Amino acid sequence: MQDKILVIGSSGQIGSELVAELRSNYGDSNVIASDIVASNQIIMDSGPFEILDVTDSKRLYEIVKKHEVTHIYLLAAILSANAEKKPKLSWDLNMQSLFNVLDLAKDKIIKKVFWPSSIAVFGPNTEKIKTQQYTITEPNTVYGISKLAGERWCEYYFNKHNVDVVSLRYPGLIGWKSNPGGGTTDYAVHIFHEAIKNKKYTSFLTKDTTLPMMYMSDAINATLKIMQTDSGKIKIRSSYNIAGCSFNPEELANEIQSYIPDFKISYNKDYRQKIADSWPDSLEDSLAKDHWGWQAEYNMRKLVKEMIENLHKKYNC
Ligand code: NAD
Ligand code: AKB
Repeated sequence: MQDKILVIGSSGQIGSELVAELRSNYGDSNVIASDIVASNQIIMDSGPFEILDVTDSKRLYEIVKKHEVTHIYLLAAILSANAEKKPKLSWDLNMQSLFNVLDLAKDKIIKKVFWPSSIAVFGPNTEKIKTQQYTITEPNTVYGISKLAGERWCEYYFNKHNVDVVSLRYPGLIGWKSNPGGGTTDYAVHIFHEAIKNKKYTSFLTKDTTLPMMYMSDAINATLKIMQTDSGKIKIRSSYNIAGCSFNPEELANEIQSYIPDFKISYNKDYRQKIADSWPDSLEDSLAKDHWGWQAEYNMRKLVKEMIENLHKKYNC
């Protein structure tokens, strides 16, 4: 029987790119997009779409039954910066959504689940450089606490209920097709739009704030690859470290200046600085490489080139 995929959170930064890639791999009609708000026109026009509040388990069940869904990619969440403003709402959404989906797999209504974790599971007591897979995880943000709890629940559902759930600790993701929503790494996307439109950008992180980052196509490839890997090869059922590249705002601005020489960056840190300061500089990801053949393709230089070229075309410069 043909696998049927439901993407929850299809209007977001990752969802809008993941749906397009899944539809080109599995066929438009086999990938159902869903979100609490409408998705972009390409997604709405290219295949099925359902309005869904994922905290509503009854509506989720109805959609799963209606489309005979076998696989769910759960992307709905409130990200780090917004979560600090609405802690209770964020905790409720980030956890309830996961339980609703894991329970469908526990009850054998669906076969497989993808759920993303984040570098936010680490905290100020974790080593900063080449942060290990197994290390101190003492997050001090609402978002990080929800991601760490989610990881523990994924592993629990696998061990206790044989639920086939896989997860990645995404770094900050950078893409040109969609805008980020309420994260701390968002500066590294906004900077490109402002550089091209206005030739200046004020960073809300200091110039030396190094964070793990990844080009969106690497993240999409990793997601598809771990979902397609034979279940027996997946040895970690909490979440895998995956690394792309690491840089700070000053290094990124310097690289952008090699394409836009009169681009100027200034700095005015805000509450997001504290969140960024609690996260690693770089990640160690050898277990993902060994277990299921993960390999990033984009370093900072290659990522900047792609971003600038594509955004130039998008803005018709
Ligand atoms: P996003 O904020 O861009 O998208 C989230 C989507 O979820 C939005 O379209 C929103 O409308 C939807 N949503 C919110 N509440 C909902 C509800 N009740 N029911 C259904 N949909 C709802 O986020 P993103 O950047 O696409 O991230 C997707 C996932 O990846 C999240 O779990 C996030 O924590 C994780 N992640 C993202 C990054 C990154 O850099 N973007 C890094 C690490 C982890
Ligand atoms: C955020 O900044 O909240 C996200 C993440 C790293 O999880 N981009």
